[in-house]
Amino acid sequence: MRWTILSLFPEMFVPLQTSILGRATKAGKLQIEVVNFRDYSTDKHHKVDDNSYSPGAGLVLSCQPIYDCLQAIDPEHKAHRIFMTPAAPILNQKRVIELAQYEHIIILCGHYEGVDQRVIDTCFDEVVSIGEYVLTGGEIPAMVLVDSVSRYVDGVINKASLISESYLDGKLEHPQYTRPRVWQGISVPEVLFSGNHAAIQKWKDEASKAVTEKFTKN
Ligand code: 6GU
Repeated sequence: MRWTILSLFPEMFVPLQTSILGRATKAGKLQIEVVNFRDYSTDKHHKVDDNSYSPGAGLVLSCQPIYDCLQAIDPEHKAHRIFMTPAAPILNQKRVIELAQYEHIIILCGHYEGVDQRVIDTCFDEVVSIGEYVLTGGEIPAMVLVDSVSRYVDGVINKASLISESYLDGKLEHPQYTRPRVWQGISVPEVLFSGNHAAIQKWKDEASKAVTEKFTKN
């Protein structure tokens, strides 16, 4: 799968080169490019923003650099294009799995007060937020999107990890334990040593249900 991230701060994306995503990139399973759309500004000072037409609202990213950057990268609009903004539907695991079907996703990271709505409406397919709080820019949200979706690309992680995990069918995962059997006087649940697969499964189901009820709204 190919990702192209449009950002004014390309130096922020080092995390995507490490650990599992770094390994998957070296193995050819992922391709992640970061493009600074300031390079496409036709302004003599490479300006990418201007005052908002809403009084007092600060700076807004202009259409021109973003549009020209998209024309250079994806002239026929073949990629799925996502704008990261808190004013959008919140990402969930169902949408994450669906997005893994695209061959190429372009992500625009917003900054300042926003982006001129005309380039969003005419050039982008989807808007995505990562939660009910405001961040300084779309870079960290873009990394959240790349990480969560790339896990579902073939060969990125072990398939078994995707089967029993939190949020599939709306349930959160049960707790995990490793050695030692007793740590600071606290024992691992006895049933996990029973060798009784049915009893262990029953414990996992009940523990998962308890975590879900404790942390899920409604
Ligand atoms: Cl996508 N961007 C920003 N700036 N803040 C956010 C967000 C996105 N999602 C949640 N908060």
